[in-house]
Amino acid sequence: MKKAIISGVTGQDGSYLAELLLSKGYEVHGIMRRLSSFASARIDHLIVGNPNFHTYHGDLTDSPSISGIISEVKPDEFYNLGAMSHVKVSFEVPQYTLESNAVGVLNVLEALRKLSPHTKFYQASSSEMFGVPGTPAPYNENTPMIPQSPYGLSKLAAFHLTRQYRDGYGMFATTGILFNHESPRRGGTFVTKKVSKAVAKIKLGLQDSLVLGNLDAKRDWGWAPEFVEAIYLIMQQEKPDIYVVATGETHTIREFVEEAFSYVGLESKKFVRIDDKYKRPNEVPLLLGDASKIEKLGWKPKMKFHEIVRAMVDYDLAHPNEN
Ligand code: NAP
Ligand code: G4F
Repeated sequence: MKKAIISGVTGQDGSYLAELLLSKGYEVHGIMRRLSSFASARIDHLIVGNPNFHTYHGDLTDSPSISGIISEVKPDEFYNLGAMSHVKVSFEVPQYTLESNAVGVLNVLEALRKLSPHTKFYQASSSEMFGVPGTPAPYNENTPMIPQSPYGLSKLAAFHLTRQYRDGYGMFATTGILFNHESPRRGGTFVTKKVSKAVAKIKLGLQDSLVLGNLDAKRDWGWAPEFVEAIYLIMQQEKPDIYVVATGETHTIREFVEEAFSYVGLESKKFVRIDDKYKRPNEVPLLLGDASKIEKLGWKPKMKFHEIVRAMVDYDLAHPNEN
C-alpha cells in the first residue's frame, strides 16, 4: 500500500486529493493546523471510520512538526498543498505569507532530503507567479514570471526551491503551475464562491446585495476535482518536471457574476455594488493558460465555464447556510 502525506488537507484541493488517493488504495496522512474553531468540514467524512486516513497537527512554519511527521510516515509521496492562499490577504500579512509558502517549502524539502530522500515531492505552484501586464497570453511553462503580490512572490520562491532540490540533490521534486480552479468547496472569500453564495442567498431572500472589487480582471477558471487528477498525474511521471494546468479559456469577473445571476433569473446590476476595499494594490489583469504539455500526458479539462458557475450556484441554493 502506497503512503502519501498531504499538507493543506483541510483545504479545497487537499480534500479532493485525499478522496482521490484513498480511492486508489493509498494510506493518506493529512497535516492540519490547530485553529480556535473547527476547520475540518471538508474532510470530516473521511476522518470517521476510515482506517487508511490519518491526521496530524502540524504547520509548515514549524519545522519540528513537519520533520516529525515525515520521519514517522516515510511516505512514498508528499503533496505540498498547504499555503496562505489568498492573494489580497498576502498584502496584509506579507511576512507570514513568505514564511508559510516559501520557508515552509524549504522546511519540507530539507526534512525529505535528510529523513526520506526516496519520497516524491509535489509543490502547488500558481499562475499568480505570472502577471506582468502586457505579457502575450496564453502562458506556458516558459513564460517569464514577475509576480505582482507577496503571494505570487512566495510561490515563485517555492518554485525555485523545488527546482534547486531537483537539480542539486537529484530529488523527485515536481510541480504543477495551476490556474484558478473552483468547486462548491472553494473558500468563501475567493470571488467565485463569494458570488455563488451571494446569488443563492439573494435568490432565497436571505441577502440583499453583493459587494465586490475589480470586475475587469480575467481568470482561466477550471474545475478543482479535475485539477487534482492533474496533480496526481504529474506525481506519477517517471521524471520530475514543470506542468501548466489550465483550461485555455478566460472570462472576466463580470462575466462570472452575470452568468450566476442570470442562471437564477435575476439581473446582476440590481444587486452588485463596488467597494475599493476589495481591490488590490497590484492586480494581475489577465490569466490564460496553455496546458498543451500536460494534455500530451492524457489530461484534459472537461467542465466548461458555465457548468462550473451553475454547479456552484446549485450547491449554494441547496446549502445556503453552510460556511
Ligand atoms: P485553500 O482551500 O486555501 O487551502 C489551503 C490549505 O493550506 C488549508 O488546508 C490550510 O489550512 C493550509 N495551510 C495554510 N497555512 C498553512 C501552514 N502554515 N501550515 C500548514 N497548512 C497550512 O487552498 P486550495 O485552493 O485548496 O489550494 C491548494 C494549494 O494550491 C495552495 O498551495 C494554493 O496556494 C495552491 N493553488 C491554488 C489554486 C486555486 O485556484 N485553488 C491555484 C494555484 C495554486 P487551514 O484550513 O487551517 O486554513
Ligand atoms: O478569487 P480570487 O481571490 O483569486 P486569485 O486572486 O486569482 O487567486 C486564486 O487563484 C490563484 C491562481 O491564479 C491561486 F494561486 C490563489 O491561491 C487563489 O486560489 O480573485 C480573482 C479575481 C481577482 O482579480 C480579484 O481582484 O477576482 C477579483 N475580485 C473582484 N472582487 C475579487 C473580489 N476577489 C475577491 N477575493 N473578492 C472580491 O470581492
